[in-house]
Amino acid sequence: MKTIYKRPESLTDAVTTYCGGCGHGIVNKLMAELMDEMGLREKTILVWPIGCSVYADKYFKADAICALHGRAPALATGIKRSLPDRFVLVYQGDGDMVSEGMSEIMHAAVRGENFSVVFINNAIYGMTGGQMAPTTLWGQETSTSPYGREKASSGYPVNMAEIMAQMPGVCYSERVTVNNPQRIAATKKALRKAFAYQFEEKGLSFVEVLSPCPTGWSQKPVKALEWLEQKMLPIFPLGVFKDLKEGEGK
Ligand SMILES: Cc1ncc(C[n+]2csc(CCOP(=O)(O)OP(=O)(O)O)c2C)c(N)n1
Ligand code: SF4
Repeated sequence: MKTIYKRPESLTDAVTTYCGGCGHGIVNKLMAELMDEMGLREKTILVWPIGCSVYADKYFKADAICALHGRAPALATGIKRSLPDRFVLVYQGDGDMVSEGMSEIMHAAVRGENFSVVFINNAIYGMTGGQMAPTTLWGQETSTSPYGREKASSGYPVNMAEIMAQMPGVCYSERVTVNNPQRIAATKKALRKAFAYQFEEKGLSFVEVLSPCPTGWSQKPVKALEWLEQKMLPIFPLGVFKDLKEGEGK
């Protein structure tokens, strides 16, 4: 019988702690598939955040370390500079990156660090109970904004992919999502490109993934996919915001 689908070799047998319908699991699987297909497993050092993906070091057959809140880009800087031949992959949520660690990601981009970053934007702090994040939409009800996020008191949702595209040290910035099979395939393509650029030493490559959080959003999984489409995409448009051509960059 022909095998048309199997568990990626780079994943362990561990059962994840992700909720049903969560985007983290989809993205983790894509990362593992690419580690298999690109022959990266032995080279990879994963730098995990604090958040719902905090236990992900158990899911991959690769070297991994967990960074303190928001500090993954700083930790990855030290790792990549001391082990430049390794494939260093930073993974962060929006609370971890944009709230707790905005300074770290910005300065890694300023320095043009040569690693890849996967940024999971679910518009909320998932792990800690659905609090408002810098990426929360106006009017979005969260456990700390029960009447919806207000512009007057809480400002604007932060568009990381566009911000990163403005940084000279960033070679690639794209926003993708995983709310249907076609977009999951496009997400894999974006991740493949971001991973490959690290070997061309072009600078920091960045992929923002809009990701459903049914639990934090208090929605059923299918409804969460629709909510992402209807509410998140107008504020966080999909697309490539920067893609340096061959020979450009560092
Ligand atoms: C200094 C500090 N601030 C805040 C927290 C609580 N905390 C843990 S994870 C987290 C953010 C999780 O949200 P996110 O990064 O969006 O990841 P998700 O869980 O949604 O994947 C927060 C605020 C903490 N433990 N320590
Ligand atoms: S709380 Fe949200 S982000 Fe966390 S595992 Fe559950 S669905 Fe995923």
